[in-house]
Amino acid sequence: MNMPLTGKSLTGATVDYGPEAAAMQAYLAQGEQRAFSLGNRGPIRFTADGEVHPDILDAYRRCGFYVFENVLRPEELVDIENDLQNILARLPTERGAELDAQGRPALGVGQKAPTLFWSKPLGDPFGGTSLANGRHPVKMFEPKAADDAPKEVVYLILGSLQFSESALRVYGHPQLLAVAAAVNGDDFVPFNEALFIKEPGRGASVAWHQDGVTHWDSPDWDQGSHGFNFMAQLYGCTPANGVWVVPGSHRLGRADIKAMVAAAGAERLPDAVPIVCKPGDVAITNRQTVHGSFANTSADWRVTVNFGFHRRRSVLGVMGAGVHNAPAVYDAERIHERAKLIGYGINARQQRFPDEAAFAYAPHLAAGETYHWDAAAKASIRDYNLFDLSI
Ligand SMILES: O=C(O)CCC(=O)C(=O)O
Repeated sequence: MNMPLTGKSLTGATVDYGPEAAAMQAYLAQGEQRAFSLGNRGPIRFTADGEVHPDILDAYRRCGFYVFENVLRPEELVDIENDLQNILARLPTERGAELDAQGRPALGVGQKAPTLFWSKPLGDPFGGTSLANGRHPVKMFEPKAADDAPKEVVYLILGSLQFSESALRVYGHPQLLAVAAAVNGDDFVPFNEALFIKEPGRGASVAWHQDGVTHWDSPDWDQGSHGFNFMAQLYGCTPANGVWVVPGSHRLGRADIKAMVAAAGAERLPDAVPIVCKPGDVAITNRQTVHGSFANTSADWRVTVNFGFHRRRSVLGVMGAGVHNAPAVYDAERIHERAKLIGYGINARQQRFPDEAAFAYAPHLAAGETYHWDAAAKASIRDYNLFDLSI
């Protein structure tokens, strides 16, 4: 891969949206204007009592997403980029290959849990299929990639904390975990973690969808039932390569995405807005929003360190959705096992950034549990995403 240090393609090579190019350019520009008029961005702010500022929570609840500006430290971005370079270098040379380009055993080979997701360049592997419970009902337009593009690219890596200590340290970020507690309660629990890689001129679409599966028809369903994802940006994200969200759609129940696209006459949903970030910004996105991303025909890389959290009561005793791993009823033991990653993340961060006040995760505090990130802990989290809490 053609990996720069800036998030820009080294060759400057881009492709365009073919017959859709002009309409797409206008849509990107208009969407960006709408995004900046929403009033849902700024640094993470706290009240004098140390609570996440209620204005932030109000705006998040109104829009379904919020952009926290300037969250990650510059040295943290360098760490993430170094991990990313290592991960990209260690990918199999093609789907099914056992070795990377240097002849080493490749990343993902032999994992029991789902790990690498491949797509043809600029493709939409999920849209219009029955994959993931059929939650991506409409296929996105697939622009034509350059003739020299590889047959397939990896655009998504699950269980990403086992491959990147810098991502694990982002997972333990005290201010982000404070937001998780403010939104989902002090006893919040993990969902899953991923790395989304949208390479310039190659990165795949993620077709419009809502993430939740299990709770839509629950009598106590509300806007928080299916949790949220943090989306931390290494290089920032633009209307062309970022995730788009239909603001407020997380409050309206299950959306008829097919009908929305049919009414729009194209995949360019008229009310959607892009999440626009600078490097080090972190978005929070309600999983119930209608959201998706377009094929990345731009010159810019987008790399998202993605990690989600749920309310404990949304997960405990619930039959999982089977989207990210085998379906199972999530009991307290499984939640406890999966939440070890929070303990490791907090400790790994504390070791790297001892000047920060570490987050105290209430369930670990209550149980008197402490976690230490070391070589044994690292070995123990292989395939940890078999225990993802997928609802
Ligand atoms: O990053 C993307 O392009 C898609 C992210 C997404 O759909 C998700 O996290 O649910």
